[in-house]
Amino acid sequence: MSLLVIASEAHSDHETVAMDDGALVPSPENPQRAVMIEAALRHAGHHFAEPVEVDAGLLAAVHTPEYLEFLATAWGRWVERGETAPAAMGFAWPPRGSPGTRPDDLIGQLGFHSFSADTSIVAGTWTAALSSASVAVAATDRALDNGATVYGLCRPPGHHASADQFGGYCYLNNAALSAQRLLERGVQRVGILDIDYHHGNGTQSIFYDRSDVMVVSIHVDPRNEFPWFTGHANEVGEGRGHGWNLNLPLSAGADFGTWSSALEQALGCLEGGDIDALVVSLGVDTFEGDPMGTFRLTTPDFAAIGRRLATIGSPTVVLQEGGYAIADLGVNVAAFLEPLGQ
Ligand code: OKP
Ligand code: ZN
Repeated sequence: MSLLVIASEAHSDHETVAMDDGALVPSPENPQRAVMIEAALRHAGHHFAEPVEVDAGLLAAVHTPEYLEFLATAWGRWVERGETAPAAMGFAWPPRGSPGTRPDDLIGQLGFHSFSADTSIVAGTWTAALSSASVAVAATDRALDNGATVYGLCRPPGHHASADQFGGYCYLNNAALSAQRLLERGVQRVGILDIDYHHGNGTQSIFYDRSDVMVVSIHVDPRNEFPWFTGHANEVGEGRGHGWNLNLPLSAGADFGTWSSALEQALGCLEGGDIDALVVSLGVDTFEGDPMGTFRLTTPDFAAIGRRLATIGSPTVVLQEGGYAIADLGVNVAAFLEPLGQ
């Protein structure tokens, strides 16, 4: 069965370097990922549309004005100050308990506005981040308009980006923008189901004190994996958001039996939250062959997850997050989406 895919070519100049175990390497979050996903989805017969540019007011409802300005201008400032390294990165981050004053200098701001050295900024980064956000919001609009599941082929991913920090290959939080757009269009309560291998720390932080968006995440236990500092089961939200954040960390090496029990728990929680629309942060780095993950999901398992989600019935937006097993990436996304078409 076929569904609508929103995609854009505007990500293609976003090719960065990543710090990995002490070495600067080409980032595994590369343009080829989107190429592979698009090829598999075209082969599966899904139809494609391009996004319109995301509204600035929506961006400002999720991210701080300083951060948006920083992202839009960082590369130009890097070149202007005579830097010659191929990617802009910070090297110092705010010490614990620091007062939180933003530095004026670009290098200081690169540290202030990031939380991990796996993520850098190149000439094509802002265009790509903006197009990825535009893909997410266009997918959201079409899902609402059509009352159908729509897939946003987002690249770069978004779930690690907070209101004012990039990291984990993410710059703008596509899932948060999608949820915010749903609210803006009159949806009462939104659920975000994050099934990437890694905890979506950015999404969690954006909605942590809110009860209009319930965030539920299944991921590897952060005691032994990025993003290291969030994703524990005792992070349940605060203030009005208390009880509206659920983390289901699993031990490394989890198989589909373990994973699908967590999915049932996640869906039970979302059902209890009485949500009117669902945003899925789809990472397929839970795949058995993923170089970054240890979970043991297979391609048929992704189809089974898609079938399960197809039974939910609320308007659903599926947004691409991680997945790094290049050869299997498209096939896994296609397997997941197939049952969600109509
Ligand atoms: C982004 B997403 C591997 C280093 C990995 C960062 C992982 C970012 C994951 N040696 N560092 O959630 O798929
Ligand atoms: Zn991931």
